Amino acid sequence: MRRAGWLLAGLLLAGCHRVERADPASEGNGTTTPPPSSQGDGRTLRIFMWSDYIDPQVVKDFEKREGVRVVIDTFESNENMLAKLQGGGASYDLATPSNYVVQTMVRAQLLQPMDKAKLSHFGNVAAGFLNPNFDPGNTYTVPYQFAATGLAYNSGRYVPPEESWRLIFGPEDRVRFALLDDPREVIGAALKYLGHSVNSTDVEELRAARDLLRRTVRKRGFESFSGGPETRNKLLAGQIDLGQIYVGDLLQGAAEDRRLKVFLPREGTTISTDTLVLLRGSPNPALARRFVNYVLEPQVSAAISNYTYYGNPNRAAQPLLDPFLRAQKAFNPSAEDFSSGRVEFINELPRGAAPRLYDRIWTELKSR
Ligand code: N2P
Repeated sequence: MRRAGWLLAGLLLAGCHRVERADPASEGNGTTTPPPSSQGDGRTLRIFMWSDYIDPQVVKDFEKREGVRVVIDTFESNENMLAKLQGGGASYDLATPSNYVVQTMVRAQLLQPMDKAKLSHFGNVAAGFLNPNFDPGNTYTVPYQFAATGLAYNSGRYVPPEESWRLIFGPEDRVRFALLDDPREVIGAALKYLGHSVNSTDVEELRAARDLLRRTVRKRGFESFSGGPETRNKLLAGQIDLGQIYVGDLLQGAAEDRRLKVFLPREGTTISTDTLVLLRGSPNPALARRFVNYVLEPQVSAAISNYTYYGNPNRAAQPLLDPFLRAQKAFNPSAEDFSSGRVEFINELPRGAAPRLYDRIWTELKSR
């Protein structure tokens, strides 16, 4: 069943993502292109990655194998990652954007081709993750991990009366909660609660989501916008009752403290896949490609997912995954979850008015 879910996730990735083909030479989007960085020394690999998203032992083993140093800086949302990369200054080799910002990065000329012919383990990628619509031919991306977003709680302190977004978006005012510090996730959750697509571009639907979110962040119980690991820690410490969270971040904590639980709200939720990309300014592209190829090794790929508790798109790694992961319903949306739209991939928004509307809603919420 779990594998069926993943397969389906892959199929959906391949089938449902709207692709915006972009010619980087002729289409600007107002962003500046950082100049390629000076040549690196081949001894240090710099990766810009979601927090708590890799097994540190895997990193150490690569350092030892290659006789190099790996430096990992972290981010909590695609938007923060993009802002830092577009600001220039930081010369990373690799990053882990979600599917729905890959084309944005291509247009902003932030990426260089991954050149999968140079990756001897690329054949391990599960079929459903090959040739995704957000990156035809896997020119720029190698799938890294994926997960849905859920609502989490610490059952030792609070047991939700229902599995619904209503717990935070409804009239209840006492439950203390955190939302992800991530615009597409937060606006997507509100849209889903209202019965709309997480990729809505309808002005009325987005206004309704904005109004709902305005009310939500004014509630007594609203604690913060937090990254996934921070939300997990707040649940453990009893600072909040409920937290919107990327499922893997919660399961990392649940493996230690079984009181931590997560569910996918019945109105539906978001899912996205994160990728490894080679940045245009990479000081050490050859070393970066060796790292990506290393991650594609079945044992390495499985070790990463067994540590992070995220979905794994590596066919050869499947038999090596921890049975704990198999038992997690929230980690494994069913075929019906996908077909009913209950679990919906976040896609890139078509350029135009909608992205600006999302930006405005987010800016207003954050500056409340
Ligand atoms: C890791 C969060 C990664 C999932 N902390 C976001 N797509």
